[in-house]
Amino acid sequence: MKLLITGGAGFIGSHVVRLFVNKYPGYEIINLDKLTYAGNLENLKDVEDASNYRFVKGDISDLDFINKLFEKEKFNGVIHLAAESHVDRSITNPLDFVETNVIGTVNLLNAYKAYCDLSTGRFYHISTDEVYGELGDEGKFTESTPYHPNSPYSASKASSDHFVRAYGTTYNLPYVISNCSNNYGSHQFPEKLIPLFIHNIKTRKPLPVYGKGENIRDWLWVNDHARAIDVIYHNGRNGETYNIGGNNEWKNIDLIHLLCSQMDQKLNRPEGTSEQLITYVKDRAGHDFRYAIDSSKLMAELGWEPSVTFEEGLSKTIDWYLENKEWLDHVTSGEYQNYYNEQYVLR
Ligand code: NAD
Ligand code: TDX
Repeated sequence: MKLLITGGAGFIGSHVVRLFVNKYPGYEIINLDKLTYAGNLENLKDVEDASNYRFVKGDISDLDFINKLFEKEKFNGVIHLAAESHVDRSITNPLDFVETNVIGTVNLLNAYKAYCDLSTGRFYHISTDEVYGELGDEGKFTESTPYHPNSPYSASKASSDHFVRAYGTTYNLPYVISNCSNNYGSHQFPEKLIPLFIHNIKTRKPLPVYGKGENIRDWLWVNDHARAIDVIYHNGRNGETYNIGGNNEWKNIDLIHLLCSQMDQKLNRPEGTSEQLITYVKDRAGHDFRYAIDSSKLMAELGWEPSVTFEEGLSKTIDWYLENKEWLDHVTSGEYQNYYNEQYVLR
């Protein structure tokens, strides 16, 4: 099995690459990544010398490059994670999201159709629950919830999901799609809520809570998402969508209180120290109120379930950031400071 994983130097992608490289020594695994601000080869230090693994630097929106790569490599399958992934950045730069998430995905589909042996693998598109829009107080997203994306990010992911499904129907491509809730864990770029707040608490900076902190997200430990991707790639049914969630809804402000309390303990600061950093700031434009995922299809069909409680997962996550000071220092230097200032200083 010659398997292309795109976006393997990012947060979720690096966990998927690590799992596949360690679990499938007989596979040839190629990680294609542009190494944007979010891509980081330090995420893959422990597998970079493995004999079944190779890294290729490249941009999925570069048609010529993608065609040449696919023609040369003749992959059996693709697990496609490369994307612009941060909602706030999509509000300031929507076109970057069209280029990578929409055009990049269509380039991969065309190359897959033209150069791959469709009988040996499949095109697996990794997507998000945000394509379904927002929920009120009740109910959960199922695989048949109509799409209603509200941010430029989720609109670009919804579009790419539609292209994958349309290529399946029109050209008979074997594909599978999964839509997952908010991930947290090690190696996540500190622009997303949990690693941003861990970093700010550590350095005693304000914790910028959007709006009233009442928005609700369903959180899943990234290693559990990677395990789901493994079972869906190998055992999911072609042409199907699988929702993946943690059955773990948290109101932002409640999650932040838990994070503050765990951080106080781990940093040996008096209880209540980190909470003093909480600062309510201007809300995100178009901020979806609530996401909740029904993953019963995946659980019943493929026997997957989350492996840790949120308290355990969060504790392991904090420990990782505190133990990997160099990683955090590297990713929060340079360009990160400009992003941070633009996003938060005058907010
Ligand atoms: P990330 O931003 O951490 O990583 C994205 C990776 O894609 C980076 O390594 C980046 O260098 C690479 N990339 C970006 N543009 C590229 C391009 N044009 N060509 C090649 N590589 C490019 O993102 P993530 O959080 O790991 O998300 C991975 C995937 O999972 C995305 O498709 C995202 O939409 C989806 N997803 C994320 C979450 C979440 O909570 N983070 C939840 C559900 C689904
Ligand atoms: O500084 C902040 N303050 C704040 O209150 C940030 C960065 C976020 N928030 C809020 C906004 C959301 O309600 O926290 C919640 C989580 O925000 P993010 O970490 O930015 O995630 P979200 O917007 O929910 O999207 C994530 O989950 C689905 C990922 O970024 C997407 O890639 C994924 O598809």
